[in-house]
Amino acid sequence: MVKKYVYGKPYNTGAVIEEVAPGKDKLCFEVEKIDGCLNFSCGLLPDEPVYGLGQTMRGINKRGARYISYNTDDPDHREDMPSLYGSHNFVVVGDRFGAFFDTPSKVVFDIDVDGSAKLNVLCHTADVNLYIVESGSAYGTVKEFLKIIGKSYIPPLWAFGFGQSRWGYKDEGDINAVVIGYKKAEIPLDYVCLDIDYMDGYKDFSVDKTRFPDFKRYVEKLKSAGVRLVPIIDAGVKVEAGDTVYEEGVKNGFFCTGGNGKPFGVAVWPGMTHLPDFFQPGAREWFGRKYKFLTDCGIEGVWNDMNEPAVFYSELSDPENGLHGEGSNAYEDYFRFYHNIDGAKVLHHSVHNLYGALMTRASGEGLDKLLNTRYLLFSRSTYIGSHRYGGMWTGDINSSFEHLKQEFMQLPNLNACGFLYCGGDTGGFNGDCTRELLLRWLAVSAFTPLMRNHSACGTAAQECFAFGDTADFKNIIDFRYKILPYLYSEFVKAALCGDMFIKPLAFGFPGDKRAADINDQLLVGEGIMIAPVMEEGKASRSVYLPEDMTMVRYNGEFICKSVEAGQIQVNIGLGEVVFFILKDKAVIVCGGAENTSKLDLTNVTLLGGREYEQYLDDGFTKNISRDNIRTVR
Ligand code: MIG
Repeated sequence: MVKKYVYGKPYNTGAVIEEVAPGKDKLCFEVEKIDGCLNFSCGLLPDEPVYGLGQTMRGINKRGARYISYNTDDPDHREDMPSLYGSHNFVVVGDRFGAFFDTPSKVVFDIDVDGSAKLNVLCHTADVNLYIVESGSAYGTVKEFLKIIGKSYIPPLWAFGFGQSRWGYKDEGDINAVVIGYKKAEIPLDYVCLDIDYMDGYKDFSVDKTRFPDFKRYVEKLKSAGVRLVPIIDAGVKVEAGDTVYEEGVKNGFFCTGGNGKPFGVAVWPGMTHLPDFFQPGAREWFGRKYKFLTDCGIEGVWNDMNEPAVFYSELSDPENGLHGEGSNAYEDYFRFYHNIDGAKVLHHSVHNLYGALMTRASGEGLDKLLNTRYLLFSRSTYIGSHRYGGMWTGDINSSFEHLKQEFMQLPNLNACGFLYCGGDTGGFNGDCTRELLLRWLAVSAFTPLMRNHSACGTAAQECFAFGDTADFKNIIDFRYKILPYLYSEFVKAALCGDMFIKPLAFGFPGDKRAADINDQLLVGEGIMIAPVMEEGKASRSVYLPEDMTMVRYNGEFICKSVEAGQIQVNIGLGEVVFFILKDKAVIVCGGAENTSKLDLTNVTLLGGREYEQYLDDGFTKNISRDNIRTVR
């Protein structure tokens, strides 16, 4: 059951799309109004876990720390970082209730920070829609919530393939080397991402002609070899007289404005830019249509970056004063420009957390109109609601085992907030990745919907063929393509049913006290438990089995073995994939292929149980329905 409590005159963020009845009974929170802020507080039961908050640091259970919803581009993901790129204001308080604080303003969550067993939520605004969700269990609460925020975005099948990316691939030569490298190693590959270097002077909707003399021809050529190109688009539009995107934006008043009413200048990669005012429906429509430049060249997927929005400095700030934290340019500048919301001039800071989400909406709606097929879209900055238009990646994480674990723990909470299509930079973004780390990371990403190897410019080469012998890399990525029928089917079924794709172990085994505290095992779809090695120098790990399961080891072939409930030690060699099939569940696998266009999803083998409900379509159709589910025996 969901109830809505309205405070003041909240901005409609678009996060909730179902009709929700107003709450009449007494609220589970004490509410206090302090200086234009709203403070909600309630007690937590002893040992009661708190889930949710999507993209935040620390463990799956969020209890014991402070988290701040205020979208931030800061690559230093220390454990005590209160804010990351997205804001997902949904918390699940044990089995009792869930609460979604729907406001684009800053929100501070203190979750039993000081041992007082209190949940305190301070909204930096007096205008909030609060949704209270109750169902009797934490997992049930999440499912109720997923219903009111609407179905997850569903990408095309090829977006479940493996992608290679790097900030620094400049031209056709660099891309060719990647494609050839994978081909030679016989490692499957579905797409290569283009980072900002493909653009002409970092201008959105442009291509550097010296680097890609005939972009359209090149896109088609790669596509016929089974590899798609996925270019990046940044939020800021370069200030340059004569550039049509810039000229149209100025002419139509589609850019955010400064105190003087003129388009506000913020510096990002192209130098001075203007920020599209995605709060205006007209501006969204316009920006969405601009993707035609890319779709006309055969592009079917993009990634959106810098949409917190990231600001290096502005026309009013000191170029020397760093990017991050309070008091930095970005933060100060959020108080210097405005949006036009239904004719009212609204300070960016007060609606900050919605900017990236509205960019995603503009892009998703645009791509949907431009293409006859489903599109790939993932964004860096997000807010609940943008999960209906695109997926997300988790930004600039380090090439470290610590960040691999961090990444892993974010997955279930992102799912609980609607973001089913997600994943992190496989191998890590900042720093040099080792062979061992990349292999361990791949064995995790093999189960995330977005499986993309990405790294920063200046770091050591991170492609799967850059570490000598490629057999181990091939084994894991081959595995991904063989298990794809299951992943794709489970993903689409979860989206259709308003379910999570990746869940904490605790959700699958409520009441199991040991499962409740586990941060390094997850459930993937309805049938799989994963327990990967995420420690350096370890060849085995301890795994907790809440029930009897089938252990599956992939090493060129699938080897199944029954294992009994309890704690077991499992050897997992580098380059191997081990996973567990839950009791009475089945998994389907196929023969694999060099890319998704060559996968035969109709020819599958059952592992574990005897029957599986497979969602099956051509991988492109927009017409996704339960009619496409067939029983495999
Ligand atoms: O200021 O486009 O998170 O994936 O490679 C850095 C360059 C801008 C940040 C993204 C990262 C991307 C990089 N971008």
